[in-house]
Amino acid sequence: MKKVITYGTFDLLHVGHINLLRRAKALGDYLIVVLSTDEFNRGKHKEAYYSYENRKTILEAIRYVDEVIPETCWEQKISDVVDNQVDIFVMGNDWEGKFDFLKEYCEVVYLPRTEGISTTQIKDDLHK
Ligand code: C2G
Repeated sequence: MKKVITYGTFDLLHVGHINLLRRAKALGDYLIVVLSTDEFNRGKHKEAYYSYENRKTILEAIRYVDEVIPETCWEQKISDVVDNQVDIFVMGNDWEGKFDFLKEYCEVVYLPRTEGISTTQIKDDLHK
């Protein structure tokens, strides 16, 4: 069984997230999403609209997602990959190159982002 892993906040879920998750799952048989906790987001200077529990519930309802676990720090990626026997690490290419240190543990794939949509864009548009 080929296991895939990806990371993110996935707030205000939109088609950019779904495109990423669909393509990530297509690379293997089992997709683990490591979801940023509210505490970790504060460290990313991100304030998610939905709580971790709500974002987790939403992600678990997506057909491409097999498992959701918490992201509490930047340093957990190697142990996540090793402990879960992950074969492929996937992120949008806004992170291009940032996680190449994982290449000694698994395949690293950066996928093109979906243009024209982001959680920040949605928030800005709603404030107009
Ligand atoms: N994404 C995308 N296209 C968009 C928006 C997002 O492909 N239009 C991708 C991002 O590249 C990322 C994933 O969807 O791979 C989740 O995006 P965010 O929730 O914004 O994740 P981020 O805040 O980048 O957190 O440790 C890594 C961090 O947790 C990543």
